[in-house]
Amino acid sequence: MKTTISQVGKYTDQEVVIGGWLANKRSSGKIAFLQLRDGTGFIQGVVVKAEVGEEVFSQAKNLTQESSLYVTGTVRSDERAPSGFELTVTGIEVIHEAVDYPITPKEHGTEFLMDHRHLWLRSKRQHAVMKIRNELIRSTYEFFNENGFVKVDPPILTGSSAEGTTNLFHTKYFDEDAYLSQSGQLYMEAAAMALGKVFSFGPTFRAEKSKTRRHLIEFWMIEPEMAFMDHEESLQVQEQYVTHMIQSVLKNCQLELKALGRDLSKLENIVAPFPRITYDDAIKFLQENGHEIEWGEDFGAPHETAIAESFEKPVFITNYPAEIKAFYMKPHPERSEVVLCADLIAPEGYGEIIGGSQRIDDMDLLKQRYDEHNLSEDAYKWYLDLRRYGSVPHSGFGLGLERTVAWVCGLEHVRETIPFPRLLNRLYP
Ligand code: NSS
Repeated sequence: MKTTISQVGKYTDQEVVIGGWLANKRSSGKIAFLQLRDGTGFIQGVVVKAEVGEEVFSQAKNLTQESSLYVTGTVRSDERAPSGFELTVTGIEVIHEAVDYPITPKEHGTEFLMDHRHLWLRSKRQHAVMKIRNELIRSTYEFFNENGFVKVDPPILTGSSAEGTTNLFHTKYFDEDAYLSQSGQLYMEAAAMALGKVFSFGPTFRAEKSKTRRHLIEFWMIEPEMAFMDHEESLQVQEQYVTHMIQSVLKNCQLELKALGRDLSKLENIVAPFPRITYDDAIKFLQENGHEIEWGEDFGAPHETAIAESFEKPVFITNYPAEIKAFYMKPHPERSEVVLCADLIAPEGYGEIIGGSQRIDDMDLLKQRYDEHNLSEDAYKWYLDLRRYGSVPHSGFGLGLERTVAWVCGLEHVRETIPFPRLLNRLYP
């Protein structure tokens, strides 16, 4: 019976055929252990010379790393195996022999691994990260579909910018100037006025000139936008959504979390509601704890980490000064110098994973912001129309997928969170 590693549990004590690759191998004179992988998982194949005979045994002993194979064997349940199963090998057919695979079981430097990202993805650790990334995406669709949201795809090529002009990725659009999308938000606001509750999931681009472990040039964002929802209601959606994602990973990715050595107790805690702290209180807290920061300044990574360390769950920092936030955020009704917004900071120093706000719904105020931010009315004319024809209170947010993957997997750097990272100075492979 032809099957996959993830399905072997259905065939205990039966003979199966698995198409896979040799990840690693150990052998003595009498027995060989083959670490096999097939994309769905990893399993150990045991080849016993006394059982398979000289020919198959010597074939097994001479297999090279990453050769592709059809392996025939009997499925054995084995409590010591991470997946609970082992394969007693009876036959091997080599499909293609790999020679001198560059990534060996020894340690390699980061640059070397990044140059070989197309092969590095095959490793157990990267496999686990990609499976968890996939579960975050799957549970995202599940959450928004179950909660009445419609998936809408905003454009990638745009003539406007949502998040300021400093890190815009410029390109030509025939004779016009265009930019790769920094955020689909403005278009999602239009979609919310047509469909009520919407979400997008797509690539976004920021020409970030700084080299940090949290910034990618190309990253993927989930952007929900909701008509008739105020800031507080949006925070509730955010904490429910993050809870759903984390609990889904805990439920469906046990093997992967184990392969990464993730501390599960830290993730089990992640259940709504999440704590909230105002920007004002966060500044006071930082000042009391020896940080040199004044009201009106934005937080850097060390500030975010210091604040997050006081909490076991993600924490919302609310009501930032309007000055340091985007033009579209609605001012606080009692204090116009701050806006109805929040950043969600992940625990354990993984930084900001969500930025969100209630949007300005008043046309005159929005026009005033265009002037203050030097935005051309031409490029944003259509966005004013949303306030001209049936304007409603509405809110939304953007969750950065790669930062979330880094947090859930416990990764030092976002470069491992996406199949082919685009970083400052890296476009290869
Ligand atoms: O700039 S954000 O804070 N907010 C927006 O873009 C809003 N227009 C979203 C919205 O309301 N619809 O970015 C949102 C998130 C942020 O919290 C990070 O998690 C992530 O996007 N982000 C990044 N991830 C990786 N690399 C880079 N450079 C990056 N920039 C933002």
